Amino acid sequence: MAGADAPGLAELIAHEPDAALGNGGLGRLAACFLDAMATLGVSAFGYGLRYEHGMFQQMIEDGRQVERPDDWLRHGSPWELIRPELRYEVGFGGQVMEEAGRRCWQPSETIIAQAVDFIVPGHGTSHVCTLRQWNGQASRPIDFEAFCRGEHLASAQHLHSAEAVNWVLYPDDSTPAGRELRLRQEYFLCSASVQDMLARHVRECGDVRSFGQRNAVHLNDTHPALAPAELMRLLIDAHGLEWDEAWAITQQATSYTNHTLMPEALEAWSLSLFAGMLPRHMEIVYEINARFLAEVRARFPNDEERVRRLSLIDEHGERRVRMAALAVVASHKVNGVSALHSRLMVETLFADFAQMWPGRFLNITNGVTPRRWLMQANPELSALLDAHIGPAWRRDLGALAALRTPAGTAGHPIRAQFLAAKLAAKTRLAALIAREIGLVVDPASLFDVQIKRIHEYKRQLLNVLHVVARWQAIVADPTRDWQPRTVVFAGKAASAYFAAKQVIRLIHDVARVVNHDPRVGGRLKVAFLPNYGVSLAEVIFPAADLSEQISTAGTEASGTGNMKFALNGACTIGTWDGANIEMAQAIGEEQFFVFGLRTEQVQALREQCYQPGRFIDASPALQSVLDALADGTFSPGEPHRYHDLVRTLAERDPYLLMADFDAYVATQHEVDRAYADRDGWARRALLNIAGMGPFSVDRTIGEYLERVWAPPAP
Ligand code: 8GP
Repeated sequence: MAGADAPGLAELIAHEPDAALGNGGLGRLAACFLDAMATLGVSAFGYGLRYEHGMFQQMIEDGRQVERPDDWLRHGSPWELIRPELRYEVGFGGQVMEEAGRRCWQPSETIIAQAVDFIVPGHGTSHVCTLRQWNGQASRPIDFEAFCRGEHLASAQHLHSAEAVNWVLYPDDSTPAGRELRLRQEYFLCSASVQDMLARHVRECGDVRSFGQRNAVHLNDTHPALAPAELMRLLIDAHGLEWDEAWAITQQATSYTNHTLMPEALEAWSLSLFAGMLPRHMEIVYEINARFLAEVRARFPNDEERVRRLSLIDEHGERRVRMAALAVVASHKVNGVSALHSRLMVETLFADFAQMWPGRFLNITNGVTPRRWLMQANPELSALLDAHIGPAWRRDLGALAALRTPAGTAGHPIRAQFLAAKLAAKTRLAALIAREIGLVVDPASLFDVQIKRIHEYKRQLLNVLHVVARWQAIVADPTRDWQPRTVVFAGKAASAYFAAKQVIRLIHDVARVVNHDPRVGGRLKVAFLPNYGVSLAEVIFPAADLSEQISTAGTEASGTGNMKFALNGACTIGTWDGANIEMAQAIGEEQFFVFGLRTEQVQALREQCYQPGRFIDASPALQSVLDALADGTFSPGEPHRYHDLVRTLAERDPYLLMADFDAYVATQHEVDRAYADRDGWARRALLNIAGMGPFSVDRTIGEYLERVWAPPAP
């Protein structure tokens, strides 16, 4: 990385687009996994699709999100390695015949999966991991018969159909869209990857029967949940195994991580689509289901309601295959990504499955890589850590605990040095804000940051409501000693997610008013940085003073941005949700700014028919914020713009912003007071860093190795 300082190279790096091959936290976690597996010397491949267009490019026009295609491969990619020898056929459609007593699938269409490798180097080792991405190619270059008939367009039709499979990453984080193409993508990924794993195994070990002992097929959420069905098909149809043996191998190999409890994110494919595209897999899923339900009936006789709840086929309305159920049934281990999430997973989403197989479920809390998110992103802080505790933290994040003593020692120079390192990072971010959106912000102000996908449950709106309340309070009492703040937002909204896009618009409308109000006198600034991605994140995380982790308790599975912030010495204002809880426990709750209802209180309030109006009536500050939104203060040209938003908050408020508002604002005041004591703040921030040892992705991968991927004892 030292070479990055050379002017030519730094400029080149700045021009390189992010490989935006995922949507949000799930993909970024996978990137951390590859880094850790390379560093720890685990032999592993990450499989994915080589999307021509990644996550869309977010532009802001007149305060609104506009999506443009992310043409990241426009100038080619110097890092990818085409592997001409690694090509597999993937079939779609057609029918299943009986041949010599065996089922034989004859697809109506076949495309080629071409492997394109991206090498991920480990830290301080010659070991690497491979991200293998599949590119769809037509199995024949031209439909020559159609061409000879003069039907030139038709002669190339199949090319389009083959390439469409890795054309665009679905920009939707929560709802399956473009159903048919999405299912095609998922099967294409699974088939190519499982064929590749089997081929490698047979090459190295000679016999498919030992596949489960030597390989782990880990499902990163349900998008690859067809993998066990594909493995069954290959073991039975191509390798001639009997069902029971194939199933034992499949279960031994397969494991699954659930990354969200949001019901709208649960994938289910209609039977007609599934059976039409994957007729042999339909048979296999039916057979898995029949055997599984027989087991359920044997365990729980005369309980057909339970059978209906557990079935891989959802019979409510149009019949659909439940991919999460398939993933659970086919796996020997299923994990959630934080202690709270894993508990809620077995109490709610998978309660019936957990009753069947309690030992199958476990928690493995997420982690992040200190190599990228501290060493690479924050050179000033890294140098400070090296000077005080040595360089070992890069591979052993627990070494950060040694910061506790100097951080806790009054007068120790590390506190002032930390503030200087933070100021350098804030100055860098301030320059970026000026360059990108033309807003001048003061690096000495408190940088209050929320960066993540825009989603109602993550409650960026609660943050905006606080900004409005603060603006009103400053205007009402301008002579008070207000702690200057810069509130920074970044994040993409799914293109079809109206409520999330309204929040982006509101942030811009509020920013326009607040940033130009002379009465505020620069004590409050709001910045929305467009096109959030890894490159932007690398500048923002080191510069944050305050990390906003304010999801409704029980909704954020884990969060990983929360960890990247704390690792860079930001203090967290957060709800008792996801991995915030474990972070607060590891760091010390008194170093955290915790507020709001806890999961059980959220559940209780919902059960008692939550009435947001009661909270509004009880809070004059909240009432006045909502009035300002509703009366067009921030949208004078269109006073009704936020009427529906305010009505939703007053009538339904599904994520309980109204119930948490007062506590949130009070806690923000506490933050102001704490920040004003600069030495005390430095101590607090350093203690946050010191407690981050358990949130290294190396610990996470270690747990997967031991508890999920380890071969069973012979
Ligand atoms: C995310 C969770 O929302 C986040 O809390 C967690 O840190 C991250 O996964 C890594 O575990 N979940 C998703 O991105 C997700 O579930 N996406 C699929 C539903 C589309």
